Amino acid sequence: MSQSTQTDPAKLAASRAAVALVQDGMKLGLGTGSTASIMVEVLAERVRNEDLSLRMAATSRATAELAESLGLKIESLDELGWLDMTIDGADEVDPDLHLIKGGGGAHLREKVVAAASDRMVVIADPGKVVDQLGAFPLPVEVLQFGFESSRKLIRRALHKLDLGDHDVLQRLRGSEPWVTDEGNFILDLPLGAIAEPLRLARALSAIPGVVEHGLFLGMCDLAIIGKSDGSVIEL
Ligand code: ABF
Repeated sequence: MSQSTQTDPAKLAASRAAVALVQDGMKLGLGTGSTASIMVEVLAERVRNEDLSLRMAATSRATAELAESLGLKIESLDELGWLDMTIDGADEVDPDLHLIKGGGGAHLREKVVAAASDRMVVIADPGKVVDQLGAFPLPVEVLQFGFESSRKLIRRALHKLDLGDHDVLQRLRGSEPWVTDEGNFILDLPLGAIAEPLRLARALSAIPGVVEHGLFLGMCDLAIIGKSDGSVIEL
């Protein structure tokens, strides 16, 4: 990989450490976001250099396009059935390896792919490591159908959980609503702190118009945190 000068050294270190876990013949899930994109570039270089035989599914159209532009063959998750390992980014990682994901707008497919994997490996820079989830606004993917009622139901659920009255902000791309690969909208919940992520996850999942939220609880098996000096720590 021709690391250009602007490649974040921490994200590159984490990407390299994760790609080192890849074994010939594996079925892999490829994550989304800037860290995952660096990982895809590192992986493509290793595949070329070692003539690895891998089968890969992507967590977003963006990742699929990047991977294919680098000569990697992307297949559908259904063609692969089950994966050995998914490598993906995150917005927050807490001490229990619970995550907030979705800043890249891909958390629905990311969660489906991670759930269909024997192992989920998260790669991140140190800024993603938190003591408690919630400083990053929690993304929630909702159907376009009934969007406003879903927003109202989410606010009501937050109030019921004593999480207070929060804006529930529709994510925009420029001046237009953000539309995900699945054709849904995204709401971002600036909660500040999430003391009971499991209760919140269950409450959000129970709302009919909610397709998926960005709380990944008990899904991450290993978090590789890259550092700017090129070293990594594993959580
Ligand atoms: C994706 O990568 C998203 O779920 C997550 O929000 C994002 C993190 O992005 P980056 O690596 O660019 O910080 O997996």
